[in-house]
Amino acid sequence: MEYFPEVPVIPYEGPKSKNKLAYKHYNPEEVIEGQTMKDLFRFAVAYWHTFRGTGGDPFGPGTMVRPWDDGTDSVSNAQKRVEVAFEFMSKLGVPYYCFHDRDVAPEGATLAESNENLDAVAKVLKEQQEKTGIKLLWGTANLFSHPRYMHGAATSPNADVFAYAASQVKKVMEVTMELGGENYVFWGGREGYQNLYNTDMQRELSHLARFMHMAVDHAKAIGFKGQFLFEPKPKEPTKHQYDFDAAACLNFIRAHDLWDYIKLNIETNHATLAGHTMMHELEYASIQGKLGSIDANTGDMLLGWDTDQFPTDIYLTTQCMLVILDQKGLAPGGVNFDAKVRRESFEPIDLFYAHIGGMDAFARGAKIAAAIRKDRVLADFVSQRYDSYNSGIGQQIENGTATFETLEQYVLQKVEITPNKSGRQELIENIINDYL
Ligand code: XUL
Ligand code: CO
Repeated sequence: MEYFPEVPVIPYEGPKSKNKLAYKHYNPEEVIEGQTMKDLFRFAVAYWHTFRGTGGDPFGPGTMVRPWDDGTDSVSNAQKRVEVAFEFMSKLGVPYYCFHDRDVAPEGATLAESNENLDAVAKVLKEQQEKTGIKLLWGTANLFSHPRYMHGAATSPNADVFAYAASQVKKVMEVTMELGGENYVFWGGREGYQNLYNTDMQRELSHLARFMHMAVDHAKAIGFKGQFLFEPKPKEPTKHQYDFDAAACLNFIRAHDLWDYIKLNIETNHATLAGHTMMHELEYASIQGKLGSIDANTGDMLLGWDTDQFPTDIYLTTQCMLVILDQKGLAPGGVNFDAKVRRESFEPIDLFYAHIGGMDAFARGAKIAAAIRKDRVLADFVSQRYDSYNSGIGQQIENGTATFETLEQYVLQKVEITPNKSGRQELIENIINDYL
Protein backbone atom coordinates (compact mmCIF):
# COMPACT_ATOMS: atom_id res chain seq x y z
CA MET A 1 0.00 0.00 0.00
CA GLU A 2 1.34 3.44 -0.96
CA TYR A 3 0.08 6.36 1.13
CA PHE A 4 1.63 9.25 -0.82
CA PRO A 5 1.27 8.04 -4.44
CA GLU A 6 1.56 11.56 -5.85
CA VAL A 7 4.96 12.13 -4.22
CA PRO A 8 8.18 10.65 -5.65
CA VAL A 9 11.43 10.26 -3.75
CA ILE A 10 12.43 13.92 -3.34
CA PRO A 11 15.43 14.62 -5.60
CA TYR A 12 18.12 17.26 -5.28
CA GLU A 13 17.76 19.54 -8.31
CA GLY A 14 19.84 22.58 -7.33
CA PRO A 15 19.03 26.26 -6.73
CA LYS A 16 17.56 26.91 -10.19
CA SER A 17 14.89 24.20 -9.97
CA LYS A 18 11.25 25.29 -9.85
CA ASN A 19 10.08 21.85 -8.75
CA LYS A 20 8.18 22.24 -5.46
CA LEU A 21 8.98 18.65 -4.54
CA ALA A 22 12.75 18.92 -4.97
CA TYR A 23 15.63 20.07 -2.80
CA LYS A 24 17.28 23.26 -4.01
CA HIS A 25 20.10 23.21 -1.44
CA TYR A 26 20.01 19.99 0.58
CA ASN A 27 22.27 17.67 -1.37
CA PRO A 28 23.01 14.75 0.99
CA GLU A 29 26.35 13.86 -0.59
CA GLU A 30 27.67 17.43 -0.95
CA VAL A 31 30.60 18.09 1.37
CA ILE A 32 30.74 21.07 3.74
CA GLU A 33 33.89 21.50 5.81
CA GLY A 34 34.84 17.87 5.31
CA GLN A 35 31.45 16.31 6.07
CA THR A 36 28.60 15.33 3.78
CA MET A 37 25.40 17.26 4.44
CA LYS A 38 23.81 13.96 5.43
CA ASP A 39 26.34 13.48 8.25
CA LEU A 40 26.51 17.12 9.19
CA PHE A 41 22.77 17.57 9.79
CA ARG A 42 21.57 14.06 10.65
CA PHE A 43 18.02 15.34 9.99
CA ALA A 44 15.19 13.74 11.92
CA VAL A 45 11.39 13.83 11.63
CA ALA A 46 9.47 14.31 14.89
CA TYR A 47 6.81 11.60 15.10
CA TRP A 48 4.56 13.59 17.45
CA HIS A 49 4.04 16.60 15.22
CA THR A 50 4.22 15.00 11.80
CA PHE A 51 2.18 11.87 12.46
CA ARG A 52 0.15 12.76 15.56
CA GLY A 53 -0.41 16.49 15.20
CA THR A 54 -4.10 17.23 14.71
CA GLY A 55 -4.04 20.98 14.18
CA GLY A 56 -6.24 21.48 17.26
CA ASP A 57 -5.81 24.69 19.25
CA PRO A 58 -7.56 26.15 22.33
CA PHE A 59 -10.23 27.65 20.06
CA GLY A 60 -11.09 24.70 17.88
CA PRO A 61 -10.55 21.03 17.08
CA GLY A 62 -8.13 19.42 14.69
CA THR A 63 -8.15 20.18 10.97
CA MET A 64 -5.56 17.76 9.60
CA VAL A 65 -6.64 15.37 6.86
CA ARG A 66 -4.82 12.08 7.48
CA PRO A 67 -6.61 9.41 5.41
CA TRP A 68 -4.64 6.56 7.01
CA ASP A 69 -5.93 7.34 10.51
CA ASP A 70 -9.18 5.49 11.30
CA GLY A 71 -10.00 7.77 14.25
CA THR A 72 -9.35 5.05 16.86
CA ASP A 73 -6.42 4.88 19.24
CA SER A 74 -5.93 1.17 18.48
CA VAL A 75 -2.63 -0.69 18.28
CA SER A 76 -3.45 -1.77 14.72
CA ASN A 77 -3.94 1.85 13.64
CA ALA A 78 -0.66 2.73 15.37
CA GLN A 79 1.10 -0.06 13.47
CA LYS A 80 -0.35 1.11 10.16
CA ARG A 81 0.78 4.66 10.94
CA VAL A 82 4.35 3.36 11.25
CA GLU A 83 4.20 2.21 7.62
CA VAL A 84 2.94 5.65 6.61
CA ALA A 85 5.71 7.33 8.58
CA PHE A 86 8.44 5.24 7.00
CA GLU A 87 7.10 5.79 3.48
CA PHE A 88 7.05 9.53 4.22
CA MET A 89 10.58 9.55 5.63
CA SER A 90 11.96 7.35 2.83
CA LYS A 91 10.53 9.66 0.19
CA LEU A 92 11.92 12.67 2.03
CA GLY A 93 15.31 11.00 2.35
CA VAL A 94 15.79 11.78 6.05
CA PRO A 95 18.09 9.41 7.91
CA TYR A 96 16.48 9.67 11.38
CA TYR A 97 13.27 10.02 13.39
CA CYS A 98 12.43 10.76 17.05
CA PHE A 99 9.45 9.73 19.18
CA HIS A 100 7.76 9.78 22.57
CA ASP A 101 6.37 6.44 23.77
CA ARG A 102 2.79 7.69 23.59
CA ASP A 103 3.14 9.06 20.05
CA VAL A 104 3.91 5.70 18.56
CA ALA A 105 1.68 3.48 20.71
CA PRO A 106 -1.54 4.08 22.65
CA GLU A 107 -1.56 4.31 26.44
CA GLY A 108 -3.30 1.26 27.93
CA ALA A 109 -5.47 0.98 31.02
CA THR A 110 -2.47 -0.18 33.08
CA LEU A 111 1.30 0.20 32.86
CA ALA A 112 1.55 -3.46 31.80
CA GLU A 113 -0.93 -2.88 28.96
CA SER A 114 0.87 0.31 27.84
CA ASN A 115 4.17 -1.58 27.77
CA GLU A 116 2.59 -4.35 25.69
CA ASN A 117 1.21 -1.80 23.23
CA LEU A 118 4.62 -0.17 22.95
CA ASP A 119 6.30 -3.52 22.30
CA ALA A 120 3.74 -4.34 19.60
CA VAL A 121 4.44 -1.09 17.76
CA ALA A 122 8.21 -1.19 18.40
CA LYS A 123 8.27 -4.52 16.55
CA VAL A 124 6.92 -2.79 13.43
CA LEU A 125 9.25 0.19 13.93
CA LYS A 126 12.18 -2.21 13.98
CA GLU A 127 11.00 -4.01 10.83
CA GLN A 128 10.58 -0.70 9.03
CA GLN A 129 13.99 0.56 10.23
CA GLU A 130 15.61 -2.57 8.83
CA LYS A 131 13.68 -2.30 5.56
CA THR A 132 14.43 1.38 4.93
CA GLY A 133 17.73 2.01 6.75
CA ILE A 134 16.12 4.91 8.64
CA LYS A 135 17.41 5.07 12.22
CA LEU A 136 16.24 6.34 15.59
CA LEU A 137 17.95 9.59 16.65
CA TRP A 138 16.30 9.63 20.06
CA GLY A 139 13.46 8.28 22.11
CA THR A 140 11.71 9.94 25.03
CA ALA A 141 8.78 9.43 27.38
CA ASN A 142 5.65 11.54 27.41
CA LEU A 143 5.43 12.49 31.09
CA PHE A 144 3.07 15.41 30.62
CA SER A 145 -0.14 14.48 28.75
CA HIS A 146 -1.82 11.98 31.08
CA PRO A 147 -3.77 13.62 33.95
CA ARG A 148 -1.66 11.68 36.49
CA TYR A 149 1.15 14.10 35.61
CA MET A 150 -0.89 17.22 36.45
CA HIS A 151 1.62 18.22 39.17
CA GLY A 152 4.69 17.05 37.26
CA ALA A 153 6.36 13.65 36.94
CA ALA A 154 9.74 13.46 38.72
CA THR A 155 8.79 16.68 40.54
CA SER A 156 5.27 15.61 41.48
CA PRO A 157 4.47 15.83 45.20
CA ASN A 158 2.93 12.35 44.81
CA ALA A 159 5.64 9.65 45.15
CA ASP A 160 3.51 7.13 43.25
CA VAL A 161 3.53 9.46 40.26
CA PHE A 162 7.34 9.60 40.48
CA ALA A 163 7.36 5.78 40.49
CA TYR A 164 5.04 5.64 37.48
CA ALA A 165 7.19 8.11 35.54
CA ALA A 166 10.33 6.13 36.39
CA SER A 167 8.70 2.93 35.15
CA GLN A 168 7.71 4.67 31.94
CA VAL A 169 11.23 6.02 31.34
CA LYS A 170 12.74 2.59 32.13
CA LYS A 171 10.59 1.05 29.42
CA VAL A 172 11.26 3.74 26.80
CA MET A 173 15.00 3.50 27.46
CA GLU A 174 14.81 -0.22 26.84
CA VAL A 175 12.78 0.23 23.65
CA THR A 176 15.12 3.02 22.50
CA MET A 177 18.06 0.68 23.00
CA GLU A 178 16.28 -2.17 21.20
CA LEU A 179 15.74 0.16 18.23
CA GLY A 180 19.38 1.30 18.22
CA GLY A 181 18.47 4.84 19.37
CA GLU A 182 21.55 7.05 19.54
CA ASN A 183 20.31 9.42 22.26
CA TYR A 184 17.65 9.68 24.97
CA VAL A 185 15.93 13.02 25.70
CA PHE A 186 14.60 14.45 28.95
CA TRP A 187 12.25 17.32 28.44
CA GLY A 188 10.57 18.22 31.72
CA GLY A 189 7.03 18.75 30.41
CA ARG A 190 5.44 19.72 33.72
CA GLU A 191 8.61 19.72 35.85
CA GLY A 192 8.15 23.18 37.28
CA TYR A 193 5.53 25.05 39.26
CA GLN A 194 2.49 27.26 38.92
CA ASN A 195 2.59 28.64 42.45
CA LEU A 196 5.48 28.76 44.91
CA TYR A 197 3.13 29.01 47.93
CA ASN A 198 2.32 25.32 47.57
CA THR A 199 5.73 24.16 46.29
CA ASP A 200 8.83 22.77 47.99
CA MET A 201 11.27 23.80 45.29
CA GLN A 202 14.32 22.33 46.98
CA ARG A 203 12.67 18.93 47.35
CA GLU A 204 11.36 18.96 43.77
CA LEU A 205 14.79 19.78 42.34
CA SER A 206 16.43 17.03 44.34
CA HIS A 207 13.76 14.56 43.16
CA LEU A 208 14.46 15.54 39.55
CA ALA A 209 18.16 14.88 40.12
CA ARG A 210 17.39 11.48 41.72
CA PHE A 211 15.29 10.65 38.69
CA MET A 212 18.09 11.45 36.27
CA HIS A 213 20.62 9.49 38.32
CA MET A 214 18.28 6.48 38.23
CA ALA A 215 18.14 6.80 34.43
CA VAL A 216 21.95 6.96 34.24
CA ASP A 217 22.19 3.89 36.51
CA HIS A 218 19.63 2.02 34.42
CA ALA A 219 21.54 2.82 31.23
CA LYS A 220 24.61 1.25 32.83
CA ALA A 221 22.58 -1.76 33.99
CA ILE A 222 21.16 -2.54 30.55
CA GLY A 223 24.21 -1.42 28.54
CA PHE A 224 22.51 1.55 26.83
CA LYS A 225 25.32 3.60 25.30
CA GLY A 226 23.23 6.45 23.87
CA GLN A 227 23.82 10.07 24.88
CA PHE A 228 21.42 11.57 27.43
CA LEU A 229 20.11 15.00 26.44
CA PHE A 230 18.34 17.57 28.62
CA GLU A 231 16.05 19.96 26.69
CA PRO A 232 15.64 23.46 28.15
CA LYS A 233 12.30 25.30 28.01
CA PRO A 234 11.37 28.21 30.30
CA LYS A 235 7.56 27.90 30.49
CA GLU A 236 4.54 26.24 28.92
CA PRO A 237 2.84 24.19 30.15
CA THR A 238 4.00 25.32 33.62
CA LYS A 239 4.47 28.96 34.49
CA HIS A 240 8.06 28.31 35.46
CA GLN A 241 9.97 25.22 34.34
CA TYR A 242 13.09 24.06 36.17
CA ASP A 243 14.86 23.40 32.84
CA PHE A 244 14.48 27.12 32.00
CA ASP A 245 17.44 27.61 29.62
CA ALA A 246 20.88 26.23 28.83
CA ALA A 247 22.43 28.03 31.81
CA ALA A 248 19.83 26.66 34.26
CA CYS A 249 20.15 23.12 32.87
CA LEU A 250 23.93 23.15 32.96
CA ASN A 251 23.90 24.50 36.51
CA PHE A 252 21.48 21.73 37.47
CA ILE A 253 23.57 18.92 36.04
CA ARG A 254 26.77 20.40 37.49
CA ALA A 255 25.23 20.81 40.95
CA HIS A 256 23.86 17.26 41.01
CA ASP A 257 26.87 15.30 39.74
CA LEU A 258 25.32 14.58 36.36
CA TRP A 259 27.84 16.57 34.32
CA ASP A 260 29.56 13.59 32.73
CA TYR A 261 26.36 11.97 31.53
CA ILE A 262 24.17 14.66 30.03
CA LYS A 263 24.39 17.12 27.16
CA LEU A 264 21.73 19.54 25.92
CA ASN A 265 19.12 19.39 23.19
CA ILE A 266 18.52 23.05 22.29
CA GLU A 267 15.24 24.13 20.67
CA THR A 268 14.79 27.44 18.87
CA ASN A 269 11.32 28.35 20.10
CA HIS A 270 12.30 27.45 23.67
CA ALA A 271 15.34 29.72 23.42
CA THR A 272 13.21 32.64 22.28
CA LEU A 273 10.56 32.02 24.97
CA ALA A 274 13.42 32.29 27.48
CA GLY A 275 14.33 35.69 26.05
CA HIS A 276 17.44 34.40 24.27
CA THR A 277 18.33 33.94 20.64
CA MET A 278 18.92 30.39 19.43
CA MET A 279 22.50 31.36 18.67
CA HIS A 280 23.02 32.44 22.28
CA GLU A 281 21.77 29.11 23.61
CA LEU A 282 23.82 27.11 21.10
CA GLU A 283 26.97 29.07 21.83
CA TYR A 284 26.50 28.87 25.60
CA ALA A 285 26.13 25.08 25.41
CA SER A 286 28.83 24.57 22.81
CA ILE A 287 31.61 26.46 24.60
CA GLN A 288 31.12 24.07 27.51
CA GLY A 289 31.14 20.97 25.30
CA LYS A 290 27.46 20.45 25.99
CA LEU A 291 25.73 21.07 22.65
CA GLY A 292 24.45 17.58 21.89
CA SER A 293 21.54 18.00 19.47
CA ILE A 294 18.99 20.54 18.30
CA ASP A 295 15.23 20.72 17.92
CA ALA A 296 14.90 22.89 14.84
CA ASN A 297 11.85 25.12 14.57
CA THR A 298 10.94 28.77 15.01
CA GLY A 299 8.41 30.81 16.92
CA ASP A 300 6.36 33.71 15.66
CA MET A 301 7.49 37.15 16.73
CA LEU A 302 3.87 38.24 17.20
CA LEU A 303 2.69 35.19 19.14
CA GLY A 304 4.00 34.59 22.64
CA TRP A 305 3.74 30.81 22.76
CA ASP A 306 5.54 27.74 21.45
CA THR A 307 4.19 27.73 17.88
CA ASP A 308 6.84 25.23 16.68
CA GLN A 309 6.85 26.41 13.08
CA PHE A 310 9.24 25.01 10.49
CA PRO A 311 12.40 27.12 10.19
CA THR A 312 12.65 29.02 6.91
CA ASP A 313 14.62 32.10 7.99
CA ILE A 314 18.10 31.99 6.46
CA TYR A 315 19.56 34.34 9.09
CA LEU A 316 18.44 31.91 11.78
CA THR A 317 19.85 28.82 10.08
CA THR A 318 23.11 30.64 9.25
CA GLN A 319 23.50 31.56 12.93
CA CYS A 320 22.79 27.96 13.97
CA MET A 321 25.31 26.61 11.48
CA LEU A 322 28.03 29.09 12.51
CA VAL A 323 28.00 27.45 15.94
CA ILE A 324 27.41 23.88 14.76
CA LEU A 325 30.23 24.01 12.18
CA ASP A 326 32.54 25.46 14.81
CA GLN A 327 32.09 22.30 16.90
CA LYS A 328 32.28 20.09 13.78
CA GLY A 329 28.67 18.88 13.84
CA LEU A 330 26.33 17.33 16.37
CA ALA A 331 26.86 13.57 16.18
CA PRO A 332 25.57 11.47 17.87
CA GLY A 333 22.90 14.19 17.98
CA GLY A 334 21.29 15.75 14.94
CA VAL A 335 18.80 18.30 13.63
CA ASN A 336 15.31 17.16 14.65
CA PHE A 337 12.38 19.08 13.21
CA ASP A 338 10.34 19.60 16.36
CA ALA A 339 7.96 21.53 14.14
CA LYS A 340 4.39 21.33 12.97
CA VAL A 341 2.53 22.48 9.92
CA ARG A 342 0.10 25.22 10.78
CA ARG A 343 -3.58 24.50 11.29
CA GLU A 344 -4.51 25.79 7.85
CA SER A 345 -1.94 23.55 6.10
CA PHE A 346 -4.05 20.47 6.56
CA GLU A 347 -3.22 18.30 3.53
CA PRO A 348 -0.65 15.47 3.70
CA ILE A 349 1.42 17.10 0.95
CA ASP A 350 2.01 20.09 3.27
CA LEU A 351 4.13 17.78 5.45
CA PHE A 352 6.51 17.36 2.50
CA TYR A 353 6.67 21.08 1.69
CA ALA A 354 7.36 21.87 5.34
CA HIS A 355 10.25 19.45 5.75
CA ILE A 356 11.77 20.26 2.35
CA GLY A 357 11.72 23.95 3.28
CA GLY A 358 13.33 23.33 6.65
CA MET A 359 16.06 21.11 5.22
CA ASP A 360 16.81 23.53 2.41
CA ALA A 361 16.93 26.43 4.88
CA PHE A 362 19.51 24.55 6.97
CA ALA A 363 21.51 23.57 3.88
CA ARG A 364 21.61 27.20 2.76
CA GLY A 365 22.52 28.33 6.25
CA ALA A 366 25.38 25.83 6.27
CA LYS A 367 26.72 26.98 2.89
CA ILE A 368 26.57 30.63 3.99
CA ALA A 369 28.14 29.90 7.38
CA ALA A 370 30.91 27.87 5.72
CA ALA A 371 31.68 30.77 3.32
CA ILE A 372 31.79 33.25 6.22
CA ARG A 373 34.09 30.90 8.11
CA LYS A 374 36.32 30.27 5.08
CA ASP A 375 36.93 34.00 4.62
CA ARG A 376 37.38 34.36 8.39
CA VAL A 377 35.25 37.53 8.37
CA LEU A 378 34.03 37.03 11.91
CA ALA A 379 36.95 34.99 13.24
CA ASP A 380 39.59 37.61 12.37
CA PHE A 381 37.46 40.48 13.63
CA VAL A 382 36.77 38.75 16.93
CA SER A 383 40.37 37.70 17.48
CA GLN A 384 41.62 41.24 16.80
CA ARG A 385 38.99 42.60 19.17
CA TYR A 386 40.59 40.69 22.04
CA ASP A 387 44.24 41.04 21.03
CA SER A 388 45.05 43.12 24.13
CA TYR A 389 44.89 39.82 26.04
CA ASN A 390 47.57 38.16 23.89
CA SER A 391 50.52 39.78 25.65
CA GLY A 392 51.44 42.11 28.49
CA ILE A 393 48.86 42.90 31.12
CA GLY A 394 46.08 41.05 29.27
CA GLN A 395 48.12 37.88 29.21
CA GLN A 396 48.77 38.23 32.95
CA ILE A 397 45.02 38.56 33.55
CA GLU A 398 44.30 35.44 31.53
CA ASN A 399 47.07 33.29 32.97
CA GLY A 400 46.18 34.18 36.54
CA THR A 401 49.37 36.06 37.49
CA ALA A 402 47.70 39.49 37.76
CA THR A 403 46.09 40.64 41.02
CA PHE A 404 44.04 43.71 41.93
CA GLU A 405 47.27 45.14 43.33
CA THR A 406 49.40 44.61 40.20
CA LEU A 407 46.58 45.94 38.02
CA GLU A 408 46.28 49.05 40.18
CA GLN A 409 50.05 49.61 39.88
CA TYR A 410 49.79 49.12 36.11
CA VAL A 411 47.04 51.72 35.70
CA LEU A 412 48.67 54.23 38.07
CA GLN A 413 51.90 54.01 36.10
CA LYS A 414 50.29 54.06 32.68
CA VAL A 415 47.95 57.01 33.53
CA GLU A 416 46.29 57.06 30.07
CA ILE A 417 44.84 53.65 29.19
CA THR A 418 44.63 52.33 25.61
CA PRO A 419 41.54 53.77 23.90
CA ASN A 420 38.64 51.46 22.89
CA LYS A 421 38.13 50.29 19.30
CA SER A 422 34.76 50.44 17.51
CA GLY A 423 32.61 47.31 17.71
CA ARG A 424 31.62 47.87 14.05
CA GLN A 425 28.28 46.10 14.48
CA GLU A 426 26.62 47.76 11.49
CA LEU A 427 29.58 46.98 9.25
CA ILE A 428 29.57 43.33 10.35
CA GLU A 429 25.84 43.03 9.74
CA ASN A 430 26.39 44.48 6.26
CA ILE A 431 29.15 41.96 5.60
CA ILE A 432 26.92 39.06 6.72
CA ASN A 433 24.29 40.30 4.26
CA ASP A 434 26.91 40.11 1.49
CA TYR A 435 27.07 36.34 2.06
CA LEU A 436 23.31 35.68 2.03
C1 XUL B 1 7.89 20.48 23.84
C2 XUL B 1 9.02 19.80 23.18
C3 XUL B 1 9.03 18.31 23.28
C4 XUL B 1 10.37 17.72 23.44
C5 XUL B 1 10.35 16.23 23.66
O1 XUL B 1 7.90 21.86 23.72
O2 XUL B 1 9.87 20.42 22.58
O3 XUL B 1 8.37 17.81 22.18
O4 XUL B 1 11.17 17.96 22.33
O5 XUL B 1 9.57 15.85 24.74
CO1 CO C 1 11.55 19.81 21.53
